[in-house]
Amino acid sequence: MSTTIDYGKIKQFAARYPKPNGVSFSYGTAGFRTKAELLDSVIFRVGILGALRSKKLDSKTIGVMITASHNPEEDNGVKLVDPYGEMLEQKWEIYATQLANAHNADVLVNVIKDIVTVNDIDPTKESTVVYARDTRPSGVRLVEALEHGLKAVNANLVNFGIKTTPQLHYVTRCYNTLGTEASYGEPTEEGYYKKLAIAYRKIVEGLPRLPKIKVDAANGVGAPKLRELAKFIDEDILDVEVINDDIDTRGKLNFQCGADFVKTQQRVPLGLVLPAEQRAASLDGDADRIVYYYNDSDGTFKLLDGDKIASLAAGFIMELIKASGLEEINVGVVQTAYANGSSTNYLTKVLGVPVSCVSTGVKHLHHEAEKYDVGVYFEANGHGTVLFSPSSQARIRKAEGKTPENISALEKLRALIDLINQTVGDALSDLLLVEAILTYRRWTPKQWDQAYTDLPNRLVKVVVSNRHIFKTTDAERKLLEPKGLQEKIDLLVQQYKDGRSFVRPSGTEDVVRVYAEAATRHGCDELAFKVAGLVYDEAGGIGGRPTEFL
Ligand code: NG1
Ligand code: ZN
Repeated sequence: MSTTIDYGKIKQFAARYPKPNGVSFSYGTAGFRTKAELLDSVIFRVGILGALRSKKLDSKTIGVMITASHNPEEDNGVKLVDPYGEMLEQKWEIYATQLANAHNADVLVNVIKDIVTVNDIDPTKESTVVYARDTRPSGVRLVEALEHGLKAVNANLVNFGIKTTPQLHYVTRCYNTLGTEASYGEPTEEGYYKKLAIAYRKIVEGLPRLPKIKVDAANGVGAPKLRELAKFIDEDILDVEVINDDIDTRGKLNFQCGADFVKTQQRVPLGLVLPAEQRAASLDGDADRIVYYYNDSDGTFKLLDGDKIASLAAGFIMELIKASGLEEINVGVVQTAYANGSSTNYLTKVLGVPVSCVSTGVKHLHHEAEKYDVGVYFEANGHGTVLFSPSSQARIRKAEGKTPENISALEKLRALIDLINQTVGDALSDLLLVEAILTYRRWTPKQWDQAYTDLPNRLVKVVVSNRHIFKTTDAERKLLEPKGLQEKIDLLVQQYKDGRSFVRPSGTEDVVRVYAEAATRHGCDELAFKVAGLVYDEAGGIGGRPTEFL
């Protein structure tokens, strides 16, 4: 089969995937994400872009994931994954947007020709794309659109089937490192489970097992995949029950369950009975986010979100590094403006770890975390992981340790490097990370929770006629435009003890998000809705004014 680009063939295929009229697509923080019925042409074109990216990167394998994460079932989306499992390089996001918006086949071909010329791509190079989808019904049709895009440019297709998003990132890195010194693992689903299971055992072996954990899988792909993972881990070290595992009934995916629901509603998901002080966790629809929680003895719901996981992980890793004798390895934590103020305070003042704040979006967190020897990054919503730099990995692998304490800590650090998915936040890997630390510390969820008390916080959505007029600075903590709005927000914030509030346009929904926190629940709710009302009044609010509280 020829590997070169045949523009006539692209035009023929493209005729079957006309761009819907009147819609404009944008490759944002989560790739393309919208109603599934609008996505056929977009995904067809993403296939073409994936192949071009592979050609550009000397025939490395590129990943494509079809998912809309925690969004409702009728939505879908698509993301490209670079060779080492990272998010697509930012410059190429613009090409994705240009391709998606080309209004006919001729324009599409011209955009492709431009990408080839500008990037000096050799059209005759081979290209390979590995792809997967979550359990959404529309995924079947959209995978076909992707395959047509790949065939239109004579790419090699590797269908990885139904997978979690982090499994697709994992396999992409495995393919591109196979047989090298940086080999990331076996490029199979089984290879993924084995790697995690072996590492988990190394940390918890010989320690008393924790009581059973119930995991809400959002009725998504995490359900069958967590069950599969559990098969590789003996019951004497992990007792897990998967609930919300119905991936066959229409309308159930993410419906009143899953990590996003639990985080935003601050209550247990549908279908979960949770006795006091027992821990449970929720995954999101593509299993790249996880949050923990429990009910206190008086019935109060307590969330252990991404900030709590970051604090738990950073504390544990810092302790191991100290015990290993490799104190020169530095640890840092990366958060976004959505991190609870109490968590930042705990990390900096109690753990004494440097904390950086970056803009929302995994790529920003990931890149910042790479600046540390060990970079822990988590979004409050439960998406996150830990990156060990190549040099810190080499030092940990090489060190022999002088004392039994050194040796034991080094063994645990080596296991952590394998346990933690270093390509992207991974709910299954993060679940095992938290379970391993809690087992090691013999902690109940309440003991874990005692590190610090979250400031009451509230997230409100405001629908406006054009969210693109909102421009932010200072890692999205301040508004530059609309002019004058930030000063008015500041005046409101000053009226509340420990008050903090910021406004930013969402990258995944057509809304503006307002976040607020303050010393009291009443103060925080009042602040959130006053700021939301201000945004609505001064920046083109449409539909109902946010007045739930006032
Ligand atoms: P947007 O819609 O840009 O706020 C949301 C999350 C992000 C990130 C992306 C990608 C919040 C407040 N925002 O982004 O943290 O996870 O989705 O899925 O949780
Ligand atoms: Zn997700």
